[in-house]
Amino acid sequence: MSARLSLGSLPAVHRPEVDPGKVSVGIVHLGLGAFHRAHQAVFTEQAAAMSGATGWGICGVSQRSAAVREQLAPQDGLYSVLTRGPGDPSVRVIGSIREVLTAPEDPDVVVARIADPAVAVVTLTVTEKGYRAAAQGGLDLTDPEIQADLAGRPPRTVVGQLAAGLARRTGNGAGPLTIVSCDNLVANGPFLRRLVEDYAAASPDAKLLAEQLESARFPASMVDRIVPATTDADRDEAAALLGVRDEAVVVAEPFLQWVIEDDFAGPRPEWDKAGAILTRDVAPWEQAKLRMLNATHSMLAYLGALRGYVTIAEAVRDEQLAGLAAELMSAEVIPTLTPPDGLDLTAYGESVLERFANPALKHRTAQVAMDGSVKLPVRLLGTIRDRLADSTEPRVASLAVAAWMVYVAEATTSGTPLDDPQAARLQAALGGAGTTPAALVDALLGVESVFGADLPANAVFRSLLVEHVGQLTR
Ligand code: CS2
Repeated sequence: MSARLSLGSLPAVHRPEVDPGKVSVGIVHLGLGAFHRAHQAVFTEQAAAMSGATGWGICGVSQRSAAVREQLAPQDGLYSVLTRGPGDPSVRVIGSIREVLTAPEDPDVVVARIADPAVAVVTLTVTEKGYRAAAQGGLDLTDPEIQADLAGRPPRTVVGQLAAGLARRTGNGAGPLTIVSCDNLVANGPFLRRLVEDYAAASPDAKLLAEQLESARFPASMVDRIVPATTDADRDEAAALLGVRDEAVVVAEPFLQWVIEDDFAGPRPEWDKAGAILTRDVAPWEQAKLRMLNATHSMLAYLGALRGYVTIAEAVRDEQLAGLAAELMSAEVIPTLTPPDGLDLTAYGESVLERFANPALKHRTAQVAMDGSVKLPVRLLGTIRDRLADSTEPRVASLAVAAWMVYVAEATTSGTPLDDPQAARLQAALGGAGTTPAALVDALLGVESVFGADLPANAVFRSLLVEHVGQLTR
């Protein structure tokens, strides 16, 4: 077995572009998953290499387990990105993560880091469910973890961490903070600001926090790169390419994109030098990405899984499914969008399907199918609402929702665990329901935290769902 990855053991050709020993922490990142390591951390390293700035190292915070710290700490925070495109895979070692914390073990250190005057930017990838938002918008103040943070324990929730960090910046010489959500949510910046404001209003530090929030900025951002879960085969392949063993390798497609609202409270890394787009209005980018890429991804995941396909690439190689994905984008989504400057939406849709077809990625349908109850509203229900308001039938988008319904019902009847933050609620809804398509649709459509009060009342949408569920279960 080869040596473990560290700066000392790494062959010179694979050294990171910037000497990690010269980089100090200026960014706190909440949610140290594979996506961050293959995306913002890569842009950050590239920006440092291009600009020569050494003050933008990342303190990465895992929100749950110590696994990431156990992988990264013995490797001086270094890890590799294994890029799988059409040709041979390539590998690159990234050194921008300079410190790794595990939030449940070190909640006070996390707060101290957010409050550190050297830190000017906090970024987040905590997934849709990590925000603990209420279905009707704003923070879910009934969430027991939020309540426990508000009661004054060292914070465990993301919003609690941000609020405690902001409060502690008062009077310690720290400048105003910029907090950048990098999750697949509609208007993620304003969305997160509202959550922190709701928390602040309910907190004993309300006055202090209101002052901090006045100067803080929450730019919206759109992030894009397909990053499947790493497998043992990936780790073996990276080891063969690197000549040392990397336990923290992440796998990604060649494509990567980051569009950020240019609204910072203070200094920021020169991410634009690394290819990020800094713009006044992220909304058209974000809508195009969520409604085109993420929506078709979810549709292929559910329809693909129902047909027994293990990976997204297999699903999109099925001509019928590829045709439906293309139709969803061209006939139903594009008419609801305003194209961002310089983006041809038709070409974008084609490129999305090409990226999904990448056979080397092995992105599992089950991985994309996770957390459907919080993904569908963001990815598909906006399109459906817009089409219905326009008196047009969202046929294909409804098929995607129907496929999710059948997927949830099949997991429930077969006793397969459903990977979803609302699994218990969904399965309870299905519990008393009959087995006809109409009964299944009515049971799930009645879950207000997913469909709101408007969609269950829409006869067109309901009948499309019943028709599709009927076909899918026949
Ligand atoms: C995927 C996304 O897992 C999922 O739900 O749709 O993670 C997708 O791969 C990324 O958003 C691509 O940027």
